[in-house]
Amino acid sequence: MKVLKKIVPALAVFLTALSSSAQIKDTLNAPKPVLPGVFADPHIAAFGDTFYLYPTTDGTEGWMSTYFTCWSSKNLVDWKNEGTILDLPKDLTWAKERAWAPAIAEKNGKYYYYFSADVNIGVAVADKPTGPFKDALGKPLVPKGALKGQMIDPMAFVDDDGSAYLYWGQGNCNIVKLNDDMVSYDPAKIISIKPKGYNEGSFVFKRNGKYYLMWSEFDTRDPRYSVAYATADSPMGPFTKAELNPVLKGRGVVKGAGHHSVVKVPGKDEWYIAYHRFKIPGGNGYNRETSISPMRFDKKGNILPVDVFETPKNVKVKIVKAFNK
Ligand code: FUB
Repeated sequence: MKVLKKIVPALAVFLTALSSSAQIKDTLNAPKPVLPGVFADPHIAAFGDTFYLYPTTDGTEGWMSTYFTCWSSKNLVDWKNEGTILDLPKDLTWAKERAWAPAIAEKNGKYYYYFSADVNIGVAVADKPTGPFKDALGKPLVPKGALKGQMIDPMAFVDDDGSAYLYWGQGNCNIVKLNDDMVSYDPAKIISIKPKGYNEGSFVFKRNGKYYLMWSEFDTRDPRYSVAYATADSPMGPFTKAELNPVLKGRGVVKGAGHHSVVKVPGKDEWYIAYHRFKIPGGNGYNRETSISPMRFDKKGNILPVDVFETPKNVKVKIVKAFNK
């Protein structure tokens, strides 16, 4: 009898564990990527009732791509190729290849496109999210070697009061307030931080008055590539790394999930994360594809772990007066 008393609860625990493990989703069949072919470092944004993706063109060893494309969608599922929006050899005088990791920001009806080119950061401007974009400066906004680490992976965040901030860098996360023109800044005001685990791909957004700085950890060729975050009360920090990290990482056949961006569905508190993963099957750090999954928060505003097997469903934009609100 004594033995039975011990065995029955243990058996109950075992059976519960067995039944919940049976509920674990199939991690061998990943959802299809959202863009056809190999595209990495997706920067997602919403302008008006339309979502846009600005990725790196992937598929060459050493990431030697020379041009950037833009994609648009009304529902985050069906994406239209808007074509090449910046062709380095044609549109720049100062860099020809390594077209990496772009970011878009809108201010006063103009669209500013920040991008890495030959390990410098450039900025181009257009009247529409789909371009045509024109090199704004005729030289890099942040030249190669300006600071420690690589001058890549820009991100521009425009705060509610119209102040804009540029974040960038591999090795360190550099931050500076942009001038009103969005294409200049005071170099003496740059700060460089390195949250624990930071490697590259910073992304910033604001929710309920809190600033979220997210980034990628490990190397993009490493299957452990993943995304972590920290929060602050101001866009320049100080940032405190969250306890529950990483919030995005591969599982099952999904490997190397990282270099992400985040979008809020206009008019709703509904959020999605765009990221790349090794192409399935047969991908690696030079052959990556773009995915999108829902991103949720708990009541305290902590980001909950993302399910890389979950995809957007029935996304509908609620039209609001001001963009992105
Ligand atoms: O796509 C080229 C480089 O790989 C990016 O700049 C990094 O963030 C990494 O994803």
